[in-house]
Amino acid sequence: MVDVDVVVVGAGFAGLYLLHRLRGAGFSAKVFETGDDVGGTWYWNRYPGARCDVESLDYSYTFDPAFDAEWEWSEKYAPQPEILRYLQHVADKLDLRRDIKFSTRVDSAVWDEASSRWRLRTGQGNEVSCGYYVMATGCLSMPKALDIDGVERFGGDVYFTSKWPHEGVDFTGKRVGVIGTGSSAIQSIPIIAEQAAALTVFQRTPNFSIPAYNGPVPAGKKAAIASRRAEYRADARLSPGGVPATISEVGAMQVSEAERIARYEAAWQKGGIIEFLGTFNDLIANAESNETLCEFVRSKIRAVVDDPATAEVLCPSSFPIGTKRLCVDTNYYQTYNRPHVRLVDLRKHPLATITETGVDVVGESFDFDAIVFATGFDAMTGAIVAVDITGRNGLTLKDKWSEGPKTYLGLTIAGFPNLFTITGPGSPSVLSNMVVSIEQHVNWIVGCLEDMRRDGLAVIEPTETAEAGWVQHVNDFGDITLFPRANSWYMGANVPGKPRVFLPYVGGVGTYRTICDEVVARDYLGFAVAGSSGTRVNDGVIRPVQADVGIMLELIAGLGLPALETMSVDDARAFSTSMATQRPPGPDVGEIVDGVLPGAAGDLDYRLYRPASAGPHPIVVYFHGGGWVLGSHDSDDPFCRDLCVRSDAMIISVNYRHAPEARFPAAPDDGFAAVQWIAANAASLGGVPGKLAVAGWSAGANVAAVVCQLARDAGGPTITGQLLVTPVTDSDLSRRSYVDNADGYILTAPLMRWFWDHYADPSDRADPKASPLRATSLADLPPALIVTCEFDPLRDEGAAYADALAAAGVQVRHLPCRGQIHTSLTAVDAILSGAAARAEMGEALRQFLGASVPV
Ligand code: N01
Repeated sequence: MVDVDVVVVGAGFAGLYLLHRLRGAGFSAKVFETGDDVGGTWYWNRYPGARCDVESLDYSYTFDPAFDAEWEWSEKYAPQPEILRYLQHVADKLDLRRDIKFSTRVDSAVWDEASSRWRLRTGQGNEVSCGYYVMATGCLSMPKALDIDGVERFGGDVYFTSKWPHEGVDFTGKRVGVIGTGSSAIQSIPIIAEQAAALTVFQRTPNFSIPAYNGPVPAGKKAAIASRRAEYRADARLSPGGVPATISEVGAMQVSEAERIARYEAAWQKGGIIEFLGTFNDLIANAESNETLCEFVRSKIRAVVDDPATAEVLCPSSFPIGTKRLCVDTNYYQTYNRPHVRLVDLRKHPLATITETGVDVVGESFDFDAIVFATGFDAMTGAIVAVDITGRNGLTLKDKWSEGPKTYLGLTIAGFPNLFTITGPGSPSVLSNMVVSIEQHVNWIVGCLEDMRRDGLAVIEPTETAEAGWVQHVNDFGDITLFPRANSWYMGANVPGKPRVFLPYVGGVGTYRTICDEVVARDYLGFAVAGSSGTRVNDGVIRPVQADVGIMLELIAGLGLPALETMSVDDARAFSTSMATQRPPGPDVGEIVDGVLPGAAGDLDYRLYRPASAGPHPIVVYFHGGGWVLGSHDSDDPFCRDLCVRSDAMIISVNYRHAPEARFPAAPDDGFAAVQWIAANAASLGGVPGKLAVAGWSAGANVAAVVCQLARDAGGPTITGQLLVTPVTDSDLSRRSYVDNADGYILTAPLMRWFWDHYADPSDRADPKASPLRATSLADLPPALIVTCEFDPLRDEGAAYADALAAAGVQVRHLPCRGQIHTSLTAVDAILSGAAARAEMGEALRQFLGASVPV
């Protein structure tokens, strides 16, 4: 029986580097590989035209500069045989083969609780014992099981791009059918067409492809890497895609159409997937922006393909560009201009069966000498669950992942101690330069094993909490992109019966690396460890905030801004006004009118947002946020526009006097005066008399809540609903949410204290006009939607107000927003994860204003 510290499955880019690192760190290791040589993906995928779609200078090992110096890539995108030779060279140079068992499949792996070791069995019946077990099996290595009838009947030759004969195939003079139009097909079709007498391509879904412009290695790039290699590789490691690339800082709709097309054209002429999709910063998140790029590529297809009908069939329309792997080709579309090449649209003529002599589609039969299946892979999970892996308590990985893969960091799995996956689901993997991601994973794993050894530990396993938190984070990131809209292998949608789950981590290589490093720095947060030195559980979630909120917080932290509460009031106001100029403007509304209305002690500015629909409209009187100190009638402009569009109501954002110049109770007195005036003048403002709700955010929500109480006590005006977004409802700053979120989420406990100190004397703070939660009665108040955010000091007082309203018999709904912070819900078009809550706010306003109330 083989008995080693670490078993690695797979001898591709990942397995080879891991073996090298393990040896260097003094661990005994054995690699098992099904093929009879190294290479992994590059061993199996030998179809004509196979190349990588990341430039070879980037798609190479970076751990040893010597490989850069001694290996010359012949082309920008080196062909498969050359990449395979490169890996063979690395294996030879590092003398790796002696620890690799080729032609050997690992069939099963069982965690042995008693010995805290994995017991593996190979297809040859060998038994293996190891302390740690690493699946380095690749993301696109398990071909999708063929879901087309009749292949066994076919009398001609059958080929799969993913298992191409080593001796190659000569199609000269043959009638060939190719099924599939993914990357593999798009690369091989032009070359097969050069040989075949007749080529028929069966396309179910057209794909977007951009020109490779393959050729000699770009001299400039080579020189750039040579002259600043360390910086170049460091840039790659911290970049979104694992390749240094320029990503625009503007959205596609922020420039004129002419400029947009000009930028697309320049990117098209330059090539490169990452840069092409980075022509604007919102192409993968904004459907309208994305469609402009789709249409640009369609125009290119139409320009190249002579037959307009064929061109239309080749134009993708069923998914946003980039949400399926963008293909890179050499003469793919041009191939359809050749007289012996024909495209069959399987959407119009579904594939019926493979016959003895060829392929039947509905309405037509085709005879072939050979059929090529380029039908894809059971991606990311297929190769891992192909091994029968059983963890703690008899749980199999197949069962655990039956509703989609669950991992912590894409590296480890709860219930499966000492098991690691390289570029597993939940890691950037296929959305990145794989070599950079592989090196990062290998380094993390080896670092972890070294730390374990140093600390006298032998078992490591993620906690359920950490894993669930990571799965949530991966999904949250996916959900703010357009990826879920495609039936892609990223979503598991290409394999019948596979759960529809977004598999990779779309947060980017640099962000992901930072997270993995942070897990280690925080003493392996999210892991339970055990060994001779004892047992320890460091439970927790590494990224509990929403993905886009996290990005915003990182950006702000990177700016090193001073805390507001350390500034003078004037400086704080100037600062928040200048910050507001940088935000997205929010949606268009029908009309915006600025005006003045009488307040409790003088005129107040207001801004009226009128919907584009025909009026008159119900009215929402809105009070801005800013801690009673900052802000104005136009400071929440994007949010007011958004509320206007979503509710189809007129939003009137009213200013109120600010502290410290006008302290408590100036703000609610102005708020109440404004509501009285607007109610009395509803018709002349273009509103519907009697249909009036109030809304507010933060201190503005405090004003709105107080105004509802004042209106109730004064016997009018009638307010039909109150939308309170992260409201201040109480001056008690000792609640749990104040403690948990005291710092780090923009609205901090010290800042809130600063606001209160400017606003109200301590003796006034318990007054219900300052702390509406303390009103003697909350009965008979308007229906309410109270929105709270998980990482907000004000969370618990908002929840308390919702509870108190409900106890008083008021119709109230509490909407707690997971992973959001005090300022994120109002960040329209910047925090996309807040859109669902904003939709609920709009819907609540519609409901509040739906009922007709007599004036
Ligand atoms: O596989 P795919 P691939 N009847 O899944 C069709 C990487 N890669 O091997 O879309 C009819 O993309 C299927 O149609 P549909 C790269 O990441 C990289 O080409 O399901 N058709 C689709 O057209 C890539 O994304 C490189 O409607 C059927 C095709 O088969 C990934 O590997 C090169 C069918 C499968 O396309 C996979 O690419 C090659 C059926 N029953 C691969 N079943 C480079 O680096 C499937 N199809 C350049």
